[in-house]
Amino acid sequence: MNLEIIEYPNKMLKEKSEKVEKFDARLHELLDAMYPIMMASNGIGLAAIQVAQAKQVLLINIPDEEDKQSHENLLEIINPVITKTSGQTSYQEGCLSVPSFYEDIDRFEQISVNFQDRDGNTKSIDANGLLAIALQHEMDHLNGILFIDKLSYSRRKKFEKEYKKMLKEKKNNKHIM
Ligand code: Y12
Ligand code: CO
Repeated sequence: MNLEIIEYPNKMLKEKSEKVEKFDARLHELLDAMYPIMMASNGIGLAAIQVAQAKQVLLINIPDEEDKQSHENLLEIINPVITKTSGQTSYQEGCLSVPSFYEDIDRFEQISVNFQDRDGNTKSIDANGLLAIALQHEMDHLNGILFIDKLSYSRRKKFEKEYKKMLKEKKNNKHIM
């Protein structure tokens, strides 16, 4: 499966993802193809819509105490639903589809999530810390929401200006090389 990360302002990132009904080889192929893309890009979370697949599928791989990511800790989350939230926290988030930008975003501190694994088994997870933030960030992608959509009007305006400048510079650099 040949997948590439799509970047803002690609309109597909605004799409709502479809619930997964078939837990078949095609789904496994998608999950297996997303993992190396996330790792190669230094990501800790990736939603299927970021590789142009509008399915309720996401990966999360939180680094351990030594700041290393291992396949053992990979979470494959399908059709997630938040069942409980508490507290409030803020974290400087980044997104593989919005390269080079990091902003403080308010999130719930703890969440509980029901989901399915790659074989369709129902699971649940109680999360706090970085995992809770990553889950909320990735689940927003399933509803077509990016972390930049949560910025205040003035922060968003500043972001749009800087991002446009960055895209222009990228285009010019490509032209030179
Ligand atoms: C906390 C906050 C946000 C999330 C969502 C998942 N986000 C990521 O995995 C973001 C990864 C990322 C990686 C980048 O690449 C490098 O650092 C080499 C990056 O840098 C550039 O685009 C230049 C930006 C974001 C989970 C938990
Ligand atoms: Co993201």
